[in-house]
Amino acid sequence: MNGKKTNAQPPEEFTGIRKTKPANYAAGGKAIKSSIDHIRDEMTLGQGIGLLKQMNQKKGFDCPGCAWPDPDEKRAFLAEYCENGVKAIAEEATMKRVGPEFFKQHSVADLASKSDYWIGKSGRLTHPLILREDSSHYEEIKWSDAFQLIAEQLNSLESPNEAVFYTSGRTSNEAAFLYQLFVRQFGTNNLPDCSNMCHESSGAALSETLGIGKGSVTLQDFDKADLVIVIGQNPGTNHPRMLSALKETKKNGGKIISINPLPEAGLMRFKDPQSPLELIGSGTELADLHLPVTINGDVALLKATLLIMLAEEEKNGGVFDHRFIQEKTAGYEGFVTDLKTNDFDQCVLESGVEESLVRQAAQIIMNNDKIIICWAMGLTQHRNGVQNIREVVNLLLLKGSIGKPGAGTCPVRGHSNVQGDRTMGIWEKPKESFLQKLDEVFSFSAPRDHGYDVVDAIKAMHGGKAKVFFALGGNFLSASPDTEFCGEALRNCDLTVHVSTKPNRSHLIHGKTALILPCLGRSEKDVQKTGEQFLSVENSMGVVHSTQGNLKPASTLLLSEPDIVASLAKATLGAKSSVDWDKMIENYDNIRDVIEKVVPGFEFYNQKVREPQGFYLPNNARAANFEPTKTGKANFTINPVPFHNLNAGQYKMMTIRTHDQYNTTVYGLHDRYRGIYNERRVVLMNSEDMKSENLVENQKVNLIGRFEGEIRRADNFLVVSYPIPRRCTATYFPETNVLVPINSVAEISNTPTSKLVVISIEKR
Ligand SMILES: Nc1nc2c(c(=O)[nH]1)N[C@H]1C(S)=C(S)[C@@H](COP(=O)(O)OP(=O)(O)OC[C@H]3O[C@@H](n4cnc5c(=O)[nH]c(N)nc54)[C@H](O)[C@@H]3O)O[C@H]1N2
Ligand SMILES: Nc1nc2c(c(=O)[nH]1)N[C@H]1C(S)=C(S)[C@@H](COP(=O)(O)OP(=O)(O)OC[C@H]3O[C@@H](n4cnc5c(=O)[nH]c(N)nc54)[C@H](O)[C@@H]3O)O[C@H]1N2
Ligand code: SF4
Ligand SMILES: [Mo]
Repeated sequence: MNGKKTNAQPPEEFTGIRKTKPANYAAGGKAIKSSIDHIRDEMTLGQGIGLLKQMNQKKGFDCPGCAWPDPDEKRAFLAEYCENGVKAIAEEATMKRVGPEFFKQHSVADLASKSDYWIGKSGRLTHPLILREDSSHYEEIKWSDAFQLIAEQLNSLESPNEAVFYTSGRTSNEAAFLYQLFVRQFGTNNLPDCSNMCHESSGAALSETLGIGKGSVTLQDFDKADLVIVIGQNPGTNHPRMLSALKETKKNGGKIISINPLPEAGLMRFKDPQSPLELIGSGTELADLHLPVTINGDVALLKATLLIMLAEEEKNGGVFDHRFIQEKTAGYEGFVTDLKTNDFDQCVLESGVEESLVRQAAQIIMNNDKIIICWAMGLTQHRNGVQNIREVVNLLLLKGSIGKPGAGTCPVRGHSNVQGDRTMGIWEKPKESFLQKLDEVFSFSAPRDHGYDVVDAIKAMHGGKAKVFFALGGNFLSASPDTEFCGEALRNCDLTVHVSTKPNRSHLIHGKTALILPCLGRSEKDVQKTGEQFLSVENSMGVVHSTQGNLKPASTLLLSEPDIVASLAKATLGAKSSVDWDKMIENYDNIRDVIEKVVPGFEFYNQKVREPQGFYLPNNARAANFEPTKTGKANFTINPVPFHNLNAGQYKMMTIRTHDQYNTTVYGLHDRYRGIYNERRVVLMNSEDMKSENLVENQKVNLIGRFEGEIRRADNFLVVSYPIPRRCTATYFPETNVLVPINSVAEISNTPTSKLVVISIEKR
């Protein structure tokens, strides 16, 4: 890594910045207008309305946006979606098409020189495509030839561990289950997924402390909570319908605390687009208290809060739930002993938050017993991501705020089925009990060695240890850390294959041979031998439900994801496989029948998934049962405060999402709530820091990262002054992924530290 550049990164061009003041409320009329605009860009308004009528309805398709749950009971007709759900579906159901003609016209090099926005907006893929060795253009290939080619490459590897099988979290339960079954019958656990870059830290922390890697709350708990703390999450943009749940909390007298370096509009005030009165009025105030924590100051902040609580407990009592602690937890004494070794003033200082605000937060927490804590990438994507979440759990345990109505953990998941994919066995570190079941049901011996996660897969490809890369969805190159290094890794492969709905940069930075396999999207009709099929997904709160598209597919050549996986399995494994792959695809009930035999909680799957609202999976933490942990109880943990000693001229940088993107898919160029329009190459800075660096608004700069003696650069950004704590900066993902070092990962979870990269800023 020495600042070398290739076309693995999007072009470094500016698009013409415009700015307004950041918004002080979320949603409202502008959200409705923006939704309509995005629909109009992709289809006629009539088509759009027809489409939206089915989204998130009990008999329609699940929103391909985020994993926020639908209400169990009331579902407003035509209104169970948000602005960003509309963008997600407009992006998928677009009327634009990219077929062989498009790829004849544009060489791979030509496409790589375009922006991600341009590439994504080109349209839906219609044909299977191949980029042959030494060719400059993708061209059409027959499905059967494509499967044959992949099978031959896979079967010629010296070991199955030389292949990597990535999954992005939009994949259905049915496709995911077949995929991991195929991969394990092929002989490897190399099943990295987007979760490795996302909530892996949550899974690790929650399994250790509470005995389940998922959150404990349900949507109804938001109605009952006294207090919801939203920490390291931006729901206004990334989980917009969560604002409706927060509104319910407020309506019922609950309080909200926001902990975030940025005063995100979605946490301040919400104008519910479904309530005409709110649209014209001032909406609902959300956060009662906002704590502008410094990047990665969360453990320090939580420790300072816990010290205040401990002092009050020792003085007057009544703060901690001793009965809960006694009956349900382990490690309390050790935790308190360690807590006392922390210096209060130093914790406050490290948190970056004023002491008076910390005291106010502690008071609200002490006064309330039914507490929900919600979090996302602001906690998980740090070197101490796992510890961040363990400290959140400590707070809940002290208050007995778990396993009762209105209280618990709420890791808000990202992709719409990322949680379900893990439940189906997409994991490089599968549990022995899961593998035993697979062995039993399918009469083979699944591999036991752990496989590569995302970071290890990139290193393996880079080092020549892995030679075939297969992706079921996603945009591995752009989503991964260290873009140039990851590009080199993919280029090292003999074969790269992407099952995709739309073109993206991962198709352009490829192995010797590359394939694009176009698949059906969520919204499209899936017809197999026995007729129309439906699929199922699991949302952030462990509800499994069906999803069925109804649109005419973008092309007659598209195959469903389960079909692609089964066809590949047949071609690769042939008679070696104990699975009747054709039978699985004839009727997806057959897939669900075998899932039921392997995965706990799926008894009567086919029957229960046909219930309109789906069914809840078992959740021990929700039932205040912590037996699955090592101690058989909920565990307190000891999590040191991280210290960051920045040198002069160094800044912490977090990489975040704009309001107009879905991960690497750029819907548009605006970040409306933050008041930044038509430009993604920006670096948000505190105005005092700008002064001390002699930088002015819109100044052109380069961002330089130095890590373990290596230099990484991202050139051509505009400085934007923003209410962000001193020494903190923010840029947009994926433009600055090039700065995230491949070796900078969270302890235990191995998640890239995308929310803390140390940079310096160079004037151009
Ligand atoms: N529209 C839309 N919806 C999405 C996505 C999308 O890209 N677009 N992506 C989906 C996916 S896969 C995911 S994982 C989720 C992501 O959802 P989020 O995690 O909400 O997304 P980010 O933009 O990464 O925002 C992280 C938030 O954490 C804050 N933050 C950063 N560092 C820290 C820190 O050290 N401490 C604290 N307390 N806060 C910090 C940032 O200011 C920001 O508000 O959203 C999902 N939903
Ligand atoms: N710097 C930085 N990096 C990050 C993050 C960050 O906050 N900062 N966030 C991380 C997180 S939380 C995540 S989850 C990852 C996301 O990583 P990925 O999941 O790999 O990336 P996406 O951008 O969601 O993938 C988009 C592509 O998926 C394909 N696609 C869309 N719908 C379908 C479908 O139905 N089927 C199939 N087969 N393909 C489909 C389209 O071709 C589209 O181009 O990125 C991570 N990377
Ligand atoms: S909150 Fe998430 S799942 Fe719900 S409509 Fe919006 S994007 Fe879709
Ligand atoms: Mo994610």
